[in-house]
Order: sequence, then C-alpha cells, then structure tokens
Amino acid sequence: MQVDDAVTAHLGQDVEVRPYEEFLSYLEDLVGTGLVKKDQPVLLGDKTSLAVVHALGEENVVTVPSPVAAMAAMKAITNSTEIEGFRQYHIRDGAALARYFAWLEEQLHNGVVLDESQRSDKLEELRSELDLFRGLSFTTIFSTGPNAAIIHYSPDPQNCAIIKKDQVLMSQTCCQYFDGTTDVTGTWHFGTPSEEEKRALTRVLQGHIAIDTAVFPTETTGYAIDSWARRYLWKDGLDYRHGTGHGVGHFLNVHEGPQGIGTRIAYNSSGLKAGMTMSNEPGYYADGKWGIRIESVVVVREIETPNNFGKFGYLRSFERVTMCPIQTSLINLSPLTLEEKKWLNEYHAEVESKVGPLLEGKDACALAWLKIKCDTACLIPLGRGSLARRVEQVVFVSIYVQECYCRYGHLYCRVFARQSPPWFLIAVKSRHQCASVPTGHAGLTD
Ligand SMILES: [Mn+2]
Repeated sequence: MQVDDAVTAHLGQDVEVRPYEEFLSYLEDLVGTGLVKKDQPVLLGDKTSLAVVHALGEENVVTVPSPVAAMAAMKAITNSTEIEGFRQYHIRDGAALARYFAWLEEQLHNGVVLDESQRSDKLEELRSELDLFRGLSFTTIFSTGPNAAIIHYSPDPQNCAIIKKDQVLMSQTCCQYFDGTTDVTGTWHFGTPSEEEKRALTRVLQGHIAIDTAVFPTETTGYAIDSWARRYLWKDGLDYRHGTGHGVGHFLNVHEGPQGIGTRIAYNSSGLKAGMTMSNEPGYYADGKWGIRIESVVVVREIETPNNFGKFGYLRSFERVTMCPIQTSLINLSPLTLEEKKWLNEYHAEVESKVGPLLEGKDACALAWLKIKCDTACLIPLGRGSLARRVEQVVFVSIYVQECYCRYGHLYCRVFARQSPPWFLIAVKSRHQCASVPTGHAGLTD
C-alpha cells in the first residue's frame, strides 16, 4: 500500500482513503445522494476515463484540459543550469558505476558468492561518497539470468538469486543528486555470452543508437519516433513490452512527463521541445531465460540543418548525458553499420575522457576497468590513417607502448605500432606479465 500510516496521519480527517474497487460505485453514489448534479458538476481532465464520465453522468461533468498538465509541460523544459547539472552529475555517477562494476567483476572472477541484493548495497555506498548525493530515486534493481526477463523485477533480500559470471546481469540504478536525477540501466556479462544474447543486445543497441541520433522537426511526438527504436528488433521478429523512454525530472521524479517515447496515446499529445530530458531505453526479454536493456538519459537539443522545410525548426534528439560503458563483449559487430560502430567508439572515448580523470589517483582498479570497457572493439577508422582493433595475439617488431594494465591474468596494452604506413592504434591482449612491459618503445611479441 502506497498510503502508509505516516501519510494517513498527515492527511488527517479531511481525506478519506477507500478501496480501489469501490471507486466507480462511489461516484455513482455521489450522484445518488445529490452531491453531484448538473448545476454542481465535477471538473474532469480531458484524459479522464470514459468509465468515470459514465459513472457520474455526462450531464454532471465539465471536461477541460488539465491546468496541472499545462504547468507540467512548462516544467519539463529544463534551463541551461539544469542541463549542465545533468551533464555533471552523470560524470560523477559514471565514476561510481565504474568503481562498482570493476569491484563486482573482480569479485566474480575471484569466485566470491554474491546475491542480487548484496550487490546494490555496495553501489549505494560508493555513490554516497559523491558530491551532492541525496539518495536513491528508486531501489536499485539487479537481476540475473531468468530474473532479468521480468521487466519490473525486484529482488527479495531474503531469497534472491546468486549472480553467476556466465549469466546476463541487468542493473537498473537510479539516484538523486542536488543537480539532477539519474536513471541508468546496463546489461553486463562477465563470461562468454551466447550468440542469441549477443544478437538481441546488438539489435537493442541499434535501436538505442537510432533514437540517440534521431533528427526530427520540433513538436514531433515520442509516439511518432518510438518505432525507430524497435525496427531492428522487428527485423528479427522480436520486440519489448514497455515504452522506449519517459521524461526524467531534475532532482525530481525519475518518471516525469508529459513527454515520453512510446505507443501510449498520451505520448502523442506532447511534442518534443528543446530542453526536455528523457530516457532512451529499448530492451528485449527472453521469457524465462534472460533480459537486456540499454538505458541512458538524453536531452533534446536544437540542431542546425541545411534546410528548414515549413519553417518547423529542426531539433537533434538527443544529447546523451549518461556516462557508462556498453558491454562490448555482448555486441555482435556484423549487423552494425559503420556509423553505428563510429557512434559506439565515440561514446566510449567520451566516457573514458570524462569519467577517467575522476578515478585517477583514487581507484586504479576502476580506472583499468574503465579503459578496458571503453577500448575500441570495432574495426573502424578512428581518424586520419589509423585503425582500431582488438587482437588476441600480436607480433610486432616495433611498437610504442602507450600504457598497460593487467586484468584477470592478461595484459592489456594500448600501443601505437609502426608497420607499413599508416600508424595503427591497437588494443592488445597478451599473455605477458604487466611488469615486463614498460611504457615507451618496446618489442612486444606474444
Ligand atoms: Mn527508465
């Protein structure tokens, strides 16, 4: 029950709480007792259920657009200070996420037994150290294996699943800072994911990128662009049973409209405007097996376009502010276009450049974890004359070792290798011991 004793005491004698099932018959009684009549009508919002109108009698109601909704629409447009807050707290939150998942992955590789609820306590502890932290915006949800297939799953601390590194893990974590509200869902796998899991996550990622990179005229609704997030899943005969995005408040509710992306008809009556903040969270849930979601917070912003048909003014939806790596081992590269790979690499480069400095000198383990997670895994041009790729084994005569870090018995290096031109930037995983490869010029063979 959401109205607990404290709320009941606060409401006092003036508010009576009645069972939900009695709602319609109670309205009919109001008419019967003469409290509601034609010259003493009930004021209803324009989205009120027709059942309510019928219970009260059409002649006894007046329907008007809700003034509360009009104010909510104005509140939904954040100002430049709030938008900067969204950027800054997501960077701090990203550092806590990196510290947490680095710790978690280490625990799992060391065979430590953890259940779904133990994991979230540690994350709250790390976040509570951050500037301006004010608490969770809802209880952190970790769901593993079949539990991740339950969209509104909530682990019971007394009886919840043990995490296995060979299962999909979904983390939904939201908290409040004085400068904003987070809502981030990540999908992780610390072992070897199946082809089916990778295919689904890749389709979800494509939908996520499609929303992230969408360009549309101002006042386009989230209802109109919802299918952009689903079309890749549809190609594989898949879908998800929830909206693609909801409004996110600024140090307010984590679900805060009126804007949103989805097939709810309400989302077709609220056009997207610059300054609105919302989530982008397509997913896929394999009933009884596992679930996947990639969620970030985005800000609607203006963009210049070569033309301005009908003088609508075009917007680029969206600026992504969430700073959390996407697990590349869960991505199947072959369906991705060059543009999608580029998006992934640029996003990871941004996460590393913004979150990394907060970990330097503070948490070497988390920093190494972040660098690995943000390593380019895709064979795509990074810039002039360079390629990025991950290789299991390399043999190079001359390379410049930029930096090295050791995880799980493997050495990871970022090196610049001078082969026949041009230069290549390569993330190398080798069997060398960390200490044996100093930075600088080296002959690294494996
Ligand atoms: Mn959400």
